[in-house]
This record gives sequence, C-alpha cells and structure tokens, in this order.
Amino acid sequence: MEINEISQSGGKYGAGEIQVLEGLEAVRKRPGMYIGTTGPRGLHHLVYEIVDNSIDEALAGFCDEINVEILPGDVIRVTDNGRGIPVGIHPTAGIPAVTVVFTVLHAGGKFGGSGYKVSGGLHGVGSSVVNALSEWLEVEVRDGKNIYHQRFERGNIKSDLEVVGPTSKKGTTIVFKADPEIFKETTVYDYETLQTRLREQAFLNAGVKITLKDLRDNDNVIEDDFKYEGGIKSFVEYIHKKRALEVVHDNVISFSGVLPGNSASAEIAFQYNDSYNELILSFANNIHTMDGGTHEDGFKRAFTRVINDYARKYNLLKDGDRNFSGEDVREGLTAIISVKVRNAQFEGQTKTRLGNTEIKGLVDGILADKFTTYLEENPAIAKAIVEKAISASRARDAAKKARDLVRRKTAMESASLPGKLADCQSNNPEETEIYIVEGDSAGGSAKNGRDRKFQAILPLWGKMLNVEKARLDKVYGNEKLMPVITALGCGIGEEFDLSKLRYGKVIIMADADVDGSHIRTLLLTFFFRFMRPVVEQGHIYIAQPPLYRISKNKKHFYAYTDEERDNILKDLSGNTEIQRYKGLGEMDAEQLWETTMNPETRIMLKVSLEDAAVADETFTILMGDKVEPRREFIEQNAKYVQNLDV
Ligand code: TSJ
Repeated sequence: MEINEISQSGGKYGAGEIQVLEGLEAVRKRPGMYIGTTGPRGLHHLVYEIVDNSIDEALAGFCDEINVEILPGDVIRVTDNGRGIPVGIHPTAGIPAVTVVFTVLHAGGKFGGSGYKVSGGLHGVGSSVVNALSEWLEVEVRDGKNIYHQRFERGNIKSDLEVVGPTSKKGTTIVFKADPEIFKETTVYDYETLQTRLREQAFLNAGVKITLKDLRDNDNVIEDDFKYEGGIKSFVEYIHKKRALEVVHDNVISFSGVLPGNSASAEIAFQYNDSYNELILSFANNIHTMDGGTHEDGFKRAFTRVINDYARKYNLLKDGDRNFSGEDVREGLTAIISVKVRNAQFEGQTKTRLGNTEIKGLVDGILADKFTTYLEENPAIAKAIVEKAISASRARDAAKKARDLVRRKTAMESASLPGKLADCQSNNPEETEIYIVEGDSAGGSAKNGRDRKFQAILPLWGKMLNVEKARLDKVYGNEKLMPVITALGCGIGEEFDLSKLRYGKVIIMADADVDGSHIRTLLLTFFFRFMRPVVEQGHIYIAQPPLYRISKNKKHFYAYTDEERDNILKDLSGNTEIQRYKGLGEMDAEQLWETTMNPETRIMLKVSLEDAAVADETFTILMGDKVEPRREFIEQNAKYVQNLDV
C-alpha cells in the first residue's frame, strides 16, 4: 500500500479539528474524474462503491449478508457481517487502518496481505472517494469485542476512531449522506436502480444474501431480498421468466474453469428460448463489460465452432452445407459470462471492455472441452440446438431474398414512397419531420393541419406485427411497418444507413389511451430492435396531445395533465366548459396544429435509448405467451394502465 500520499503521519486528530488531506481535496475539486459524473449515475455509484467492499469480503469467504438501506433524507446505510475493517494502527501511516481507508486515495482493499480484490466500480476508486463526496460519513466496525466508531465530514476527520461499546458480533456499517454541494442535480436515490444493480450482484456472487430496504417513507416501506444459490444459472432463469420467454430446453447449461495458478476463473451459463433475439451479458470482476472483450470473444468463437463441429460429426450439416454463422447459433440464446481476473485490464473509452488476452483462451477452452462433452451426453438437447441454428440460417437466407425483392421493387417503381405518405416539400433532414399517426381520422387532421414545408404525415394502418416474434424477413413483408421503413429511407438490419434517414425528427403521434400506448410501445420496440442508431442519435420523439380543452368566454385553454387542468380551472374560476379528448380524431386540423404540431407551442418527449429499451421489455412482457408475468406487470402498473382488458 502506498501511504506517501498522506500529508500527516503518526498524528493524533482532535475531535472537531479539520484536517484536509491533499488527495481528497482533489476529489472534491474534480469529482467527475473519480466517479464519471455528478448526475444521478454518479450518485448511485457511491452506493456501489461501498457495497463492492462488502462483496470483496464475501468473495474472501468471510461475509454472507449485506444490507443496504435508504434512510429518510436519502442517507445510505450499508451493513455487512464480515470481519470488520481492521482497526489496528497502520504500520506506515501510524493511524488506524480504517481511518486510512477513508482518508487516503486508492486505499481500498488490499491491506492485510491476503486481500484478493476482484470487485470494484467502473472507475476503480474507493471508499475515500465516497467519503470525500459525502456531506458526512460514519463508519462502525464490530470486531467481536468492541464497537468502533468514527465520523467524517466532506472527507475531513470529525472524530477519532473510538470504542463506543461492547459487542459479540463482527461486521462493518457505513452510513453516509451524499453532498448536495457536489451532487447539485439530485441526491435522491432511485429504488429500482439500486434494486437492479444489487440483484445483479447477488446473481454474480452465489449464496450471498443482499437485502435492500427503502425506509424513506414510513407509510410505505419497501424491501427486497436477493439470494441465489444458483448464481448466474439463476440469472438466466430470471431473465427468461421476467421476459416471459418460453425455453427450448428445461435446464440452464453451465460450465466453469480456472487458469493454472488460479490467476483467473470463469463461469458460463446459457439457455435457448423460442425468440429470435440474442442476449449475452458479460462481467469481469462483477463489472458489467458492456463492450464485451476477450471473455465474450472467446465464448462466441468456441460456441460457434463447437456447434458446427457437432453438426458436421453427426451429419446434421451435410457436405454441401455452409457452416452456421455466429448469429445462427446465437439466435434465441441468453448467456451470462462471468470472469474473475486478478489483474483485470479494462479498455475503451468507457472502460467496459475486458482486455486480458489470456481470458479468451480460458473461456474458449472451457467450452471446447465441456460443451462438446455436454452435447455428446445430451443428444436430445444437442438436436434441438442444431435445429434452431438450421432454422435461423434458413431465415437469414429468406430475409436476404425478401430484402433483395424489396430492393428490386424499389428500383423499378419510380414512386417508391408509400402511397399514404403525405410528404413535405423540403428534403433537408435538418428541418424535416415525419409524424407517424395511428388512425385514419387523426391522419386526416394532421395532413390538413401541418406545415407542409417541413412536416410529412404517415398514417399507419393494417395489422400489427408482433415484433418480439419476428425475424427480419417478417418485418420486410409487414404492411404496417414497411411504409415506415420506406418513408424513413434508412433501411433496417444489415442494410441500415443512418445517413439516408429522410427526416431529422421522427414523431410518434398516438392517442393518450391504452391502444395509443400499445402502438407507441410497438414502434419504439421496432426502432430499438431494427433501427437502434436512430434512437441512439435522438431522432425519435413522442407527440404530446392535450388531454383537455377548457373554454371560457370563447377562449380556449389546453391542459396536458390532470394537474394542469386543475390549475387552469382554479385560475379561470366559474363558468368554464371542459372537453376531455378521447382521441386525436376529436381535434380538428387547426386544434391539432395549435396544440400538438406547431413547433412554437407543442410539447414533445425526446426518446432516449433507455426509454426504448424499457418499451422493448414492456412489450415483451405484454405480448409474451406466458400469462403469469403479464398479470404481474399489469398489477404493478395498475395505476397507469386503466381500462385494460385482461
Ligand atoms: F468501503 C468501505 F471501506 F467503507 C467498506 C468496507 C464498506 C463496507 C460496507 C464494508 C467494508 C468491509 C471491509 N467489510 N469487510 C471488510 N473487510 C476488510 O476490510 C478486511 C478485514 C480483515 C482483513 C484481514 O486480512 O484480516 C482484511 C480486510 C480487507
């Protein structure tokens, strides 16, 4: 451990005395350098940073319970039943080791010799950074004899480490309040964000019990327990259950292995479902490697090879047949890859790509050996997997044919734009907009109300395609989606080219009811799956038509929420007339322009990639074959989803 960063040594700190250590001042000056952002992400990152330490203790084999509580005032309390952060005097710093942990930059983890730190946040900082960015932080250590306590404020020691009582228990508790001076946007935690992350950590660390409690509202205490003996196998089961996906074989397949010398270990779990989507989630030292890396590369390479070898050996692929592509064998596959590496190298701009070259061989080797044996020993499952790959391969050929057909048609017909499209005059995407409108009457009002210079209208009609169950070839033939594809001009799938997008803004305009919500979700799901960059680059918007028109003395006011309606009614007081719009079709062209389409006055929601991903998930739940998760979803969202027929 490096202690030379500490600016005083051997000192006794008097309570109340303010000691600023150079390192921590730097953290407060440039918080972004240490936690990425001081927005909500950075705020939640503080919690992960603290919890990671308890997870390390669990990985070392000394802790099996971690409790995370959100207290009133958005104070966080994390408690574990590990050995307790060491309280002895640190040999070089001359102060208690626990104090070093919170006051010296990079002091997390590795003291005591045996510490094998594998977890750690995105930016690999530590508890001292959390301390520096907290208005106050208190630590309590229980070593089986005494309870120790120390308090810090904005990184400064406020009280010395002192014994505050006896105990027979062991463990560590950290309580902290994120500093509003640093987290200017918000210091309010989102329960679901913490829930998702803690559940994920429980999957990745089999057998560790993690609890989350929200105690901010006395009348509404929320609590979740996560403990998965099955580890990442349970993770795969959870994903399939949550997404209401039907599985192709009963059991999740899983393998694990280590490198000689124990410098790294890998666990792999996967299962096929009957959808056409591939979902591979990879982790290195419990960090989600969003950009993949050597572990994912090794998995993909070996996975494709093993299945091709098997299919050749048993003549399921004949002499003249092409090998399956990676996409073919991964269609409908959900896989989790989790590796623990002693010296993990994270690469790329966001440091979410694993770079250690030896890991590719580790994962490849595990699959080559164990998956090959598995297929030999489970011929029925092997057959199901190969058949799925054959069907994927055929569908890919069919999609290519369908695409070529569309291309040829497009080339032949001079007017290749959809017949129902009312195009705009400008062809400069910097200023053009397309309204995708559900319903013919609304489409009519929109056409008449628009500014035809830059606003195009595409009414949607025809039968909805279940995008969840659709491969590309189905999308190519679909009468509802094809006009959207041709109107936007940028293609889908392999053909996709963002530079050909014909409109800068793609605006979904649908009623504010359940059917409207359904069509919005469908379109978002479609864009998310088949034109993701259009979403990523912020081209998708949702129009916000008003819910009410309030009239008084021939003057009209529009309200977009119930709250707005009440405020307007209060302001106007007496003799008003309220019209509740049931659909876009009830507005005439002028009203629609004024309230929803005029750039000067309209309200629009810009869709983020996250919104689209949520829509994708929601859609999967609503459209899936399984009844249970659907009911659960509707119950949870009952307040938002009214009048829904179940
Ligand atoms: F982040 C933190 F430091 F504030 C923190 C540390 C927060 C929480 C909630 C827990 C912990 C933590 C640290 N729990 N358990 C430990 N264990 C050690 O620090 C520890 C104990 C003993 C030995 C040893 O070698 O005897 C080594 C270590 C790393």
